[in-house]
Amino acid sequence: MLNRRSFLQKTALLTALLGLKKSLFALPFAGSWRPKAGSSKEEPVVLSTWDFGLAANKEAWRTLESGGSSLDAVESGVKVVEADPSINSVGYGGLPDREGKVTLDACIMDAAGNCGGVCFLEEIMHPVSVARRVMENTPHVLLAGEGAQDFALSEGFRKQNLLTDEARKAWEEWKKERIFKTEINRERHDTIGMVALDKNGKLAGACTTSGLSFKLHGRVGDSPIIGAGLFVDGEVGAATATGLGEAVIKTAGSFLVVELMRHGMSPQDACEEAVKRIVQKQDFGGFQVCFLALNTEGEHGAYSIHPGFTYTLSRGDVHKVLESDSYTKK
Ligand code: SD4
Repeated sequence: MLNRRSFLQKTALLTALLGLKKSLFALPFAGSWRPKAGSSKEEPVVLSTWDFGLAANKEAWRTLESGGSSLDAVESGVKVVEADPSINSVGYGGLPDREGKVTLDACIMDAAGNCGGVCFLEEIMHPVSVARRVMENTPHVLLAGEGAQDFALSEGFRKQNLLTDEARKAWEEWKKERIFKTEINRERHDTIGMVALDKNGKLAGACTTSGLSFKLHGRVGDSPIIGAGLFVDGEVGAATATGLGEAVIKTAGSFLVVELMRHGMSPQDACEEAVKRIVQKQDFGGFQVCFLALNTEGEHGAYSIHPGFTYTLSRGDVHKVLESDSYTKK
């Protein structure tokens, strides 16, 4: 016979099991993210987009070796590409918009979730450093256009002409036909996005670009937008994107990659899932999107829609340019 005591025990057990089942079904993925135990010293990792990331990673590595944080490292790293006039998709030497203006987008984010960005910024060589000042010296996250430039000047940055002769000639050539088309991947060069993990286990990221060449004046892509071109969650991981910004913004791409890692995916699986979300909803034949991701364990992932996405990985003093797998394969 069921006495009152055993009835209560059985009811309590059943309630607990039902509750457990409900909470398991509430989880979006079977393996959910768990905070890391302890605070062991980490092996630093630097990960950046494209092969021009090699020089950038080496500079970031020097910063880490001289005691800098991951935030210092990503800023110093991407500045190398911003200042290189031979790279026509970032900073100085970037191809202009339809009006012949070089307009720059950049952002930066640390492990605590602090972040800053600038967009549609003209005549300032290092937008990533202005983005860092926005983060550290203002109560805001994103400054645009003239206001961003005024702020940069007030912080001691100087105005410089960023339109090189080569970029001006390319614009004059373009003006003859004025055809606007997004190209899958211009000369294999694009935005530089960089994420890094320092020896204290702290993540940071930065992203900087001159955006689409010959874009409409005023166009802003994904690169200065937190959650689109870059996202860092110090407890989980960091991600950055390169390629057609409009496609990345539509899926909050970098946030999506980090959130998928939070729910238990590896960095590689998270990048692949984020690319799948784009190809399921958008007509991806004519554009490229690529993601990079790094988690707090130092594991990385890389994936793109089309072949040809190179990225640079630095770990244990070795700097390697690799090519990601892609949705459409070779
Ligand atoms: C952007 N993702 O502004 C950046 C860079 C780019 O083709 O234009 N890539 O969309």
